[in-house]
Amino acid sequence: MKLFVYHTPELTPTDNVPECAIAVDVLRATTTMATVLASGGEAVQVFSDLDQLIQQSESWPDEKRLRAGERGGAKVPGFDLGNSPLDCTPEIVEGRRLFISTTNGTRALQRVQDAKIVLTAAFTNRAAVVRYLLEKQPETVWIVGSGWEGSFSLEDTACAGAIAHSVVQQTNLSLDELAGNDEVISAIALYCQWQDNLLELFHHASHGKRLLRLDCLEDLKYCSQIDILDVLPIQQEPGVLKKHISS
Ligand code: 3SL
Repeated sequence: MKLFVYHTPELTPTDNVPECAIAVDVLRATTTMATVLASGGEAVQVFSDLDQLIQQSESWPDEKRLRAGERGGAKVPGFDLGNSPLDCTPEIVEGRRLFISTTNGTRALQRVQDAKIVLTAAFTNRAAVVRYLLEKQPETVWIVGSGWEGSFSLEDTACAGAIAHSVVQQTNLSLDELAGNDEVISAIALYCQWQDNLLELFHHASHGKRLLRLDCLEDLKYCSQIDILDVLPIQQEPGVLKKHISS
């Protein structure tokens, strides 16, 4: 297995796709997606365009769908939900499909949606992602951070490092055997420095600060928990993620 980390969708190569791509948006899209599926949501369907989301979700029965929209961290007016994972309780999401559009996370997913295997990761479901990688041993893996409008995000790269670190620990691969680019080494170093203080790291992160200004401290606390959800979102068709059932 060769692992590559890309800090943002814009930094991913455009001339090829890996066997397995993992989209990461710790604050908060991929944390929300893991939470929805862990809470019994039927699927998560992602859109970059809000009008397209509304149009496609029209064909879904009212009681079986939820529309979630976020722009600039805030809920889109008229939508059922914003992008807070704390809203995604079983009472609200069970049996429903979440039609979601967010500023950056959904873009990262769309950027890698042609890979053979597409997963989403956050700190909350890191262990489930690593277990899948160790079981399936894909030849090439890209971990793609969502960043913020094209810029690097501390929390996404730290999460990429958490995944890479755990793969190194659980295999006898050396760092040089595993790492496909320098970003893997720097992501692991970032994670190792902050692994016991992820919430503090989020307080230093520009998007963490943006969410704090929007009164989202509880979301930051939730997103900073590691390995609390045993769920793996996996793409079933372009843009549609369901819970992976291991065979
Ligand atoms: O950019 C995104 O995709 C979102 O996750 C941003 S927010 O955390 O909902 O503000």
